Amino acid sequence: MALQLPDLPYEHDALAPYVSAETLGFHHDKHHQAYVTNANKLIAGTDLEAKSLEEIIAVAAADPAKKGLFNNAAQVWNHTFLWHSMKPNGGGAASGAIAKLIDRDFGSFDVFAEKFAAAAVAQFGSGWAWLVSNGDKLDIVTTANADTPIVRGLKPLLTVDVWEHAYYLDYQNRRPDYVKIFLDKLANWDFANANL
Ligand code: MN3
Repeated sequence: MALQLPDLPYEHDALAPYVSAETLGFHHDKHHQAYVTNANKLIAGTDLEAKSLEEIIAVAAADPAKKGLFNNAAQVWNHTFLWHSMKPNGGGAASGAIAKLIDRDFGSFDVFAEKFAAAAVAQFGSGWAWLVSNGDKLDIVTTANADTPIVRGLKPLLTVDVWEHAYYLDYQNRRPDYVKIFLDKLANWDFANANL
């Protein structure tokens, strides 16, 4: 059973003007699709074909000879998680259970937002910033390239993609502006609550 590209959970223009239809067209239809296609090529004819995406990622993470498979399979997972981390009319302060945990573990939502933005901006080169559950505590982590918290025993709650392909058409080199817009206008706290 080959891996499939999931549909976006909204239309390509649903996040405009903050993330344009053009960006989502390239990011989902081209980049995410390429990770799916490449991962499928690398598992074709092996026993990994019968495994779930999460199982494929775990196997590849444990085997340096499978670095190429890890990169593509993890990017399939990361991007599927990313689409749900954003929603139309999202952003602003968290609500529900996650809001209470953010207050408990970061002091306030504003402190959390400042630290999350700083981490996302400081990630050198390509990668991701994540809000995760680490045991019984929330934490902010960054991962480089395709790396993903699910191979570190962490439970992802929300993510922002800071690869240039995620923002360059709309923000060029202004990653801080893109990260601020993610927090102010896009972050899907319903999804983060559902992941708790
Ligand atoms: Mn991406």
